[in-house]
Amino acid sequence: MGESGSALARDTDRRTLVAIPDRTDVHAAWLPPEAFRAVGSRRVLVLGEGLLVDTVREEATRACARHGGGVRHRPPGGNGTADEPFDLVLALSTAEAPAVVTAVRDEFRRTSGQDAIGDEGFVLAHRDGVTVVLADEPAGLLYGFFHVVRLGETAFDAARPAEHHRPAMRRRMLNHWDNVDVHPVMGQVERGYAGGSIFWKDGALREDLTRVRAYGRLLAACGVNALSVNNVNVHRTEAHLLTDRLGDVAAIADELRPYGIRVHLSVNFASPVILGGLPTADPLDERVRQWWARATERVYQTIPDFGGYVVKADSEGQPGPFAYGRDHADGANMLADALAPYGGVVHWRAFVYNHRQDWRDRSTDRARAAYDHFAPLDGRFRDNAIVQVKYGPMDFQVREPVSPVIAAMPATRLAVEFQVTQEYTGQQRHVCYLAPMWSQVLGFRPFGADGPSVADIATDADTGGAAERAVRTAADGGAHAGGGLVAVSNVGDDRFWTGHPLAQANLYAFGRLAWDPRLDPVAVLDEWIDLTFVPSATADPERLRRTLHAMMDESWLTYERYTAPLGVGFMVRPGHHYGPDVDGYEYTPWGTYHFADRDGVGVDRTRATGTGFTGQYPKPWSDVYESLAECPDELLLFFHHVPYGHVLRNGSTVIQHIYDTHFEGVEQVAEIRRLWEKLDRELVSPEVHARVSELLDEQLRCAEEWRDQINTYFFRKSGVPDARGRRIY
Ligand code: GCV
Repeated sequence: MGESGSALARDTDRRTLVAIPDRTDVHAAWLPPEAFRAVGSRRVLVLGEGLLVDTVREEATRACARHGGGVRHRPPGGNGTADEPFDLVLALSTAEAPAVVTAVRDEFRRTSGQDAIGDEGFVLAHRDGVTVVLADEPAGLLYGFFHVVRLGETAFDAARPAEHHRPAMRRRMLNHWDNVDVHPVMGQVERGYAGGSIFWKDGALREDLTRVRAYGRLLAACGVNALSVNNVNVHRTEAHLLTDRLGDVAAIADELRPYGIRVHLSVNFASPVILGGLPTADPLDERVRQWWARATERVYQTIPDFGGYVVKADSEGQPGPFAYGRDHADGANMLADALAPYGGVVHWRAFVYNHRQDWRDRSTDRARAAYDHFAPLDGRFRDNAIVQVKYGPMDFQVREPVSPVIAAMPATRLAVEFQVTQEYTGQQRHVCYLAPMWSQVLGFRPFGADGPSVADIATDADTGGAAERAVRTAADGGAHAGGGLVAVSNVGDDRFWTGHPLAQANLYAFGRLAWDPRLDPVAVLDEWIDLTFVPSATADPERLRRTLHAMMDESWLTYERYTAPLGVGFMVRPGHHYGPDVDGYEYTPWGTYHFADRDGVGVDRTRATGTGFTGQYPKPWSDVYESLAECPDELLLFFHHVPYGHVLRNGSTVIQHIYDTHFEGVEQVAEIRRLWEKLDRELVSPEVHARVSELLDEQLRCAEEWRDQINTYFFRKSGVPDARGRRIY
């Protein structure tokens, strides 16, 4: 391969459309040069044309320049490759292709009975010594390319029948909570734990956006294809991104476009007043509707592939339709109508609740709020209005039941929202791999074993598999399209992107699960480890893999063990939400209570004696959660107020479970810290080793603080000693 490879490299077209300078000040995350060795040492042919095909060609060229392979590119109609040998052919269906590609296409048609590969899909095969990626559209070629990178040598080492890959979710989106101006309380990035924004600094768009391009590349490599650029709390300066500062958004879109990522914008519902000088933002007022139509027209003139708007309305102080006696469907539909001529969508968030409640009032239950507001509106939202629902009824806690809204709006396009940024899960100072939790949520079946899963509900009817479509049709009486998956990004201008180097895995896993929600989170972690750390290039691959798995596989459960117990949630320091403060929110207006007293703890959300929240679920869950005997242990205190002596399904009492899990959680953190310390220094870079070590010290300190405050609090409340006599203060 060597010699002809370098001849090919010389032949390569060197146009640099998407070139990203190699920056030594930024960690390569899951795309280090070494991860491209298998592709980069091959003879590669790229067939087709289009912006994203150029990206594939550039990526292959870059890899081959480093690893000794070579690239040929032929647009349609180009010739001169018929007799040359190649190891990897990436071809658009429209291109004239070598015989092996035609054979793969025929095999795909024959075995699948289909003709179309789909907008973002690709077919992968290895036959006659050639690896073939075939796609109908350039985006498919890009995803196929990164899939081959992920497979490494295994993409080349054995015959592989034609496999069809396509994303389950049409939109796989990240929300940035980045502010343009540094907010006096929330800073440059709200709930950001990785430094400043990669887009803005101190009120201005960054001059150097190469990092945004590099970000797009990382996102494309894990499957993300949409991104909103600014905080859902849209303050005054940020409101102007819609009008006179639209150029900022266009510049970001230019950087991300070569990687197939469409840009969306969070808008302020009161924009017609704030920006347009109108006396009202009433969604049914004709002047308001026209204002939005004109503003949206200008957006599309500037950014033709603009994705749409994201809106947080009537929530935590943001303006919304309630001020005009209108509801959320009125508000969302107005924006949907403005976006419809251009194919845009509005993501309208369902995170709506009363954050000024009286803690004395036991009848108001924050968990009920989203359902109470939105379920009655089912069927009223336009097709291009997507209701974006947080996975749980509260707020991204380490453990919550799945939001009942997800099962309550069969005639509405729903997107499920996760939080990759670790607001409540250790703020990227703690190791907490969240994919197992997301995977559980995505696999949850709100209507019972025979009904659709959460992933099915969020899946586009026209992209999901036939079996999923059948289930959806049966369950909801119609095959409406799902709204996809959304997550709040954890990225900032930190050298490692995410503060904690191991928090990169959460971002990677989100993209992969949005592409295929059925993936095993541990297998996804494997992929991430192989790409990021390239163990095969180290002296002891197995040890490196083993250590990282031991640290991360169950880190979500470890975090749960030393924080708020049995689904009760919160108990964090108010405001910044880091570290323990058991009663921090107990007498506040935020609606996040645990009701611990000398006899017991937990929130009675039953129909029989509590807030009635269990009634928002369909059967079987409405009955399972209602029943003290059947309610899963891990959610017990979310649904029930019980005495400390209540015996869990696992045989332990509530109070003893609290003590045991808190001691155990801290021991587990100490153990992962020991494992990391023992890891041979040459297996990971010194910078990564040092950063992770430093953060593990903090994680252990904080976990001990959680353990001691929680255990002491409940010991003092209950007077029940630890059966094993361990130290409680
Ligand atoms: C962007 C939580 C966070 C807020 C966030 C809000 C939301 O309440 O603490 O910072 O605001 O969720 O999702 O809108």
